[in-house]
Order: sequence, then C-alpha cells, then structure tokens
Amino acid sequence: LAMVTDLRRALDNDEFVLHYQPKVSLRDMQVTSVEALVRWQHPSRGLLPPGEFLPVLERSGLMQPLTRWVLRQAIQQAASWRRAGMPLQVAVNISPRSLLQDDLPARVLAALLAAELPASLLQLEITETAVMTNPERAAFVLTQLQSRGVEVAIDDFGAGYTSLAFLRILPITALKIDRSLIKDMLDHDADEAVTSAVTDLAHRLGFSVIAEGVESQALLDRLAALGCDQVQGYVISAPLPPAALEGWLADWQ
Ligand code: G
Ligand code: G
Ligand code: MN
Ligand code: NA
Repeated sequence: LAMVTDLRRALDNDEFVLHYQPKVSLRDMQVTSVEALVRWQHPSRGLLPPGEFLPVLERSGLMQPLTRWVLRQAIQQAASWRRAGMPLQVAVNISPRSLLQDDLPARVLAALLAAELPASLLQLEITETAVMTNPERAAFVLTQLQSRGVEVAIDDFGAGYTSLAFLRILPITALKIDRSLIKDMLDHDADEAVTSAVTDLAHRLGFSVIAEGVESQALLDRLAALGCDQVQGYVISAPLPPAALEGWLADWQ
C-alpha cells in the first residue's frame, strides 16, 4: 500500500498537526479543557482528517509511534500555554491498542516530567470499546495514571457496550456521551431519557458528564437542564490550530 509508505514518511518528517477543540463548563461557560485532534498535513493532498488515515495507521502497526508523537506534542503545547499564563488542560485520544501497551503510564509520566507539566493538565480519552476489550488490563493501566493525577475520560460513551457493572470500578473522572446518543434528543423522548439516565448514573458514580458534538444552542440548553456538566461541539467551536485557538480564547473570555 502506497499510503503506508507515505505514513512512515509522515512520521519521520513531522507532517502531522494537532488541532484543539474546547470543552466548556455549563455552570459558567468557562473552558475546562481542549481536545487534541490529529490531522495530516499531506504534501500534495492538503490537510487530511483522521478518518482518512487512522484506520490505515492502525492496521499497519504505526499507531504506537503516532500516539507517542501526539502525547509529546500535546503535552509540550499545554506546557507552553501554561508558561504563557494560560493553564489549559489538554485531552489526548488514546487508541485501544495504545491503551494496552505496558509502557504507556511510564511514557506519559516521563513526558509530563520532561515538559514540567502538572499531571492534572492532561486528560486521556479512552473509548469504551478499548476498555471493554480487556477491562482488567485497562483498569490496571488507568489506575497507574490516575493515581499520579492524570485525568481519564471514557470517550464515545453510549456508542458501544460498556458493562454498567464495570463502570463502578473504572478509575475515571468523566464520561463523554457520544454524539449519536444526543444529536436527536430534542425530537426523540427516548434519546433524552437515556441521556438523562446516563447523566444521573455518572453523577452517582462520581464522574462528570461531557456531551460531545453539540451543534445547537437549543440542544445545549436541554443538556444543561438535564444536569450535564460540560459540552463540546460546533456550537462552541470547531477544532482549531493552536494560534487560532488562542485568538478564540481571547474573544471567548
Ligand atoms: O477530528 P475528527 O472529529 O475528524 O476525529 C475523528 C476521529 O479521530 C475521532 O474518533 C477521534 O477520536 C479520532 N482521533 C482524532 N485525533 C486522534 C488521535 O490523536 N489519536 C487517536 N487515537 N484518535 C484520534
Ligand atoms: O471520537 P471523538 O470524540 O474523539 O471525535 C471527535 C470528533 O467529532 C472529531 O472528529 C470532531 O471534529 C468531531 N466534532 C466535534 N464537534 C462536532 C460537532 O458539533 N458535530 C459533529 N458532527 N462533529 C463534531
Ligand atoms: Mn475524543
Ligand atoms: Na467521542
């Protein structure tokens, strides 16, 4: 596959970039965190979204080097924002396979130390599929990270099949409700009932609730009424390159 060769070169040549999408608190509309989302600045095809290359990367065994690059880059960016007086928490997506790497906690903690970034300024987003592939192993890895202060969120919650019983013992701080669950909530009472129940359950377990892919003010208002803690989505901002995010933040406050 030509693309695999291209991806190897992209890793060597630093062709990936991170965009950042804010999440805001529904209590005071302040930014709580920004999610790092990778793009590929392809030399001839332009800026490619992750859907066009992550599956190939995963199949060709190149996800580990990308995960390491994203972690390092996002941590350095957060450290640089902090030095500039903007202590923003950065959230990094960790692929299912990367989560099961033995050395993930050591690598993350070493990168934090090297950048002199407090662990609380890093959040890891783990999909529920990743967790359910090997729950005991996931809990073991995540516990090591969370005990050092790294925040952990379950991503795309509601899109897969997380065992509710297992949620009790997961070392996490937040649940991100998948867009598929909330997007039609204003028209479908059943969707709203599920979102409402998930929110209450998460709160009872001590997790905060983040709704993702929120595109309208009406949906944001309904989520607020249900007790959802944070929202992320186009109604707030699309993912932005670092400099654009800084401009956006200055306007937002
Ligand atoms: O940015 P966009 O909405 O197009 O992202 C599409 C998908 O790619 C999402 O599911 C997102 O979680 C995933 N993704 C984006 N950046 C990363 C990354 O750095 N690592 C991993 N593993 N997944 C990512
Ligand atoms: O799976 P994950 O949550 O990591 O991926 C987030 C993806 O959702 C990114 O590809 C991002 O670009 C996309 N996204 C972010 N906000 C919105 C939104 O309001 N609507 C839609 N449709 N997609 C969004
Ligand atoms: Mn995510
Ligand atoms: Na998600």
